[in-house]
Amino acid sequence: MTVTLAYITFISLAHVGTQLIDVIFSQAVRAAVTHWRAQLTLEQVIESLANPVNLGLMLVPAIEQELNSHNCSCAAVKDYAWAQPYLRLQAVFETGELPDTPEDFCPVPSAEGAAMAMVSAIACLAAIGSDTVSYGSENNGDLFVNLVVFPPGRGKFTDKSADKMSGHTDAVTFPMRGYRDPLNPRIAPSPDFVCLSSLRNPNDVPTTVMPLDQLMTSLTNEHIEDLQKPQYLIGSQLTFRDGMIDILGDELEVDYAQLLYAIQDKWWIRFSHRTTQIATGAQASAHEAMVALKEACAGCVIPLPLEPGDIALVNNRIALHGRSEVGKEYGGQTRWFLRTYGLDTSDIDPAQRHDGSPFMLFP
Ligand SMILES: O=C(O)CCC(=O)C(=O)O
Ligand SMILES: [Fe+2]
Repeated sequence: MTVTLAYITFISLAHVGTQLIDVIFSQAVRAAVTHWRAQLTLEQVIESLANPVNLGLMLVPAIEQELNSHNCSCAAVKDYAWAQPYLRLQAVFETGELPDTPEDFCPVPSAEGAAMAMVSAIACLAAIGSDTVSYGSENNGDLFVNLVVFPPGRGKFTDKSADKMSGHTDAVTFPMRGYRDPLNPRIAPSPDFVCLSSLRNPNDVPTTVMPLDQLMTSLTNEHIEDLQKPQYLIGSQLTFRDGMIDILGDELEVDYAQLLYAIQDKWWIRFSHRTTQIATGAQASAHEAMVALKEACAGCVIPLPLEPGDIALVNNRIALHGRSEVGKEYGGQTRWFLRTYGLDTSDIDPAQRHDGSPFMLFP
């Protein structure tokens, strides 16, 4: 009896503890950004987005101070963010004034609510030691893009914008941080974090997260061995294809790629249900391991219906993510998220950046 009670107490305390850090972090970012914003015009706020590095440096001390007043710190939140598949930060910003939902990735309209969503996203990422980055090959390198449903007539883009997304990591053909593409060392690493700011989500369509530690419990040692072997073919995500052809001359595919990495006692993953296949000549066990991985995904989906004003930081190393079907309705008051990426760029080579941009990575 005593043992059981002790166990329950431990579990519930741990739960409250982790929820609390989300709440404290969210409030700290909100307070710091609100205070900073009150001294500026909307035009000045929008201008500050041109250099997210400087903006982050400006906001982090105030966030640190807010966290300190709750016996917390940016370092503690960073450790926490690296141990969690995602952080769901509720009511980080006010959605303020917003126009109708846009009908394309770019541009993000110059409205108060959208500007606050972007500044808050940069603030969250900077506080956990991540730079806010884009890739020149995706949506012209815009730092923030609208995730919205497209009107009919845009082919695959229209279909995908309304559809569900199965589990994937973003920028899946780019190397893991700490690794180089085998054929082109200029290719920058994929992001550490996918950052989603919710502006509208009238039907509570959830983003979904599949934590890697849960996936691992469904895999056998043989599967785990196979997923670490360079025997998979990874194709690019649709949003990168045109840009890659412009910049690299061709779509980037990674042949003989491994999907699972053991990095300093931790597992990292890169995978996309849609774009990963078995490489030529791979053994049947490679296929079986991938099937097992997909089955494991189906068994551990966490739905995350982001409300307007929420920001999710999805860890792109230790989780897969996707979303439920959105539906075909577009424009008006339909679902509208902004997306950007976070990456620890301390080891990035200057050649892995686009010249003259403080945030745009190659390709
Ligand atoms: O719409 C969402 O909730 C997630 C979208 C996503 O994962 C993506 O666009 O890569
Ligand atoms: Fe994604």
